[in-house]
Amino acid sequence: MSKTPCGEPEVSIIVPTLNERDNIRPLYEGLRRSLEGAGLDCFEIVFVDDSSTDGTIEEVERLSRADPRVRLIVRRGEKGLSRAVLEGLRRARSRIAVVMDADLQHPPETVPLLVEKVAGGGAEVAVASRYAPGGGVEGWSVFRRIISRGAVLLAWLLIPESRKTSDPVSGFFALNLGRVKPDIVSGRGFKILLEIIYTNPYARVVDVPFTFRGRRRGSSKLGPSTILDYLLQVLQLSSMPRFMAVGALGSLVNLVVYTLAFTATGIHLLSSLLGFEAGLIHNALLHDKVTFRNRSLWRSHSFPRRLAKYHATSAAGIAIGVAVSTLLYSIAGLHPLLSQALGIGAGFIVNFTLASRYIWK
Ligand SMILES: Nc1nc2c(ncn2[C@@H]2O[C@H](COP(=O)(O)OP(=O)(O)O)[C@@H](O)[C@H]2O)c(=O)[nH]1
Ligand SMILES: [Mg+2]
Repeated sequence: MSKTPCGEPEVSIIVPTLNERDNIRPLYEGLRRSLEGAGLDCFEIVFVDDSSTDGTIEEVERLSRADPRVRLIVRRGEKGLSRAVLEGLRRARSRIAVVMDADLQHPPETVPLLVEKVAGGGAEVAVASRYAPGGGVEGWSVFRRIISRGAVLLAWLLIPESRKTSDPVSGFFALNLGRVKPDIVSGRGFKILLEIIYTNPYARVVDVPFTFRGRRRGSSKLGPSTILDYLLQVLQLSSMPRFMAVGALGSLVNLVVYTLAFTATGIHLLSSLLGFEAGLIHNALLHDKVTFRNRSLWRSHSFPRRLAKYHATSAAGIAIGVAVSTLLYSIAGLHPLLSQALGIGAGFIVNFTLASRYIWK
């Protein structure tokens, strides 16, 4: 049964494919049933294929001749799941997009639920989650479950934005493209949802539980190297290593300025303060550029305003740091540079505790 083409589709389903010939038709049938059943007749299914060699392309072309709601994008000479999905999202004709696998591990029946969440305006991202109450996985070994859970925990630990969903590594999700700008910043990885949540830190995210099914046809493209790739992706997205590096460099700036000032004036309290102030300005500049590069709202404030905020949030740490440094030098009689270094350590602990309690929450 062929359908009349719609004007603008109400939803674009983006399906990355690599050698999935036998899954194409069952997926299409499933999606059609599910979407039409929900009153979503005007959809498009955009297959983004990376030059499959098993007849997937021909199969999609056949479908697309019979139903103009089916589109095919073939990427030549390029491979990579995240970039394929990104390409599909860029070419989507609807504002509402759903990304899902071709292999029916992502059940088509869940698609209308995802669409409803983002089309209703209550959220910009709806994640089909294996780990939300009511969700699950079918037929996984204990080993696979542990790996998957570990991946989620690692993301939660290192990328605070990912804590908005119970399944940040899901490959099944819906987006409101009017509000969310999909982007890849790590340049790697299979987990594009993680990158989307990271690059849109102000997006509202909701979960929809689903059961991840076993694969019945074709084979998985993801092997052991995926794990390493994932680790590198998370490390590249995480602000923690960058936060630490900037902090270490800031401490060095602090010590250098302190030494110069102390040599020139011989006044410890003044030199200590100058050291901390220089470290703060250094950190503010670098955190803006390096650590919080995805926080566009923060960066839309003027620099003086951001600097004032940095002062406000670091005031306690600086006060303690200068006090510790001064006490160690003038009362305990420690070496001036060592006093300042220990002061920096004390200030860091105070700031870190406050920050993890109030800012990163
Ligand atoms: N376009 C494109 N699709 C891919 C690529 N790698 C995997 N896929 C598709 O992405 C989806 C998920 O891959 P799959 O092998 O099922 O991963 P698994 O579910 O983690 O085992 C499937 O629809 C694959 O056909 C790729 O490099 N390019
Ligand atoms: Mg799969």
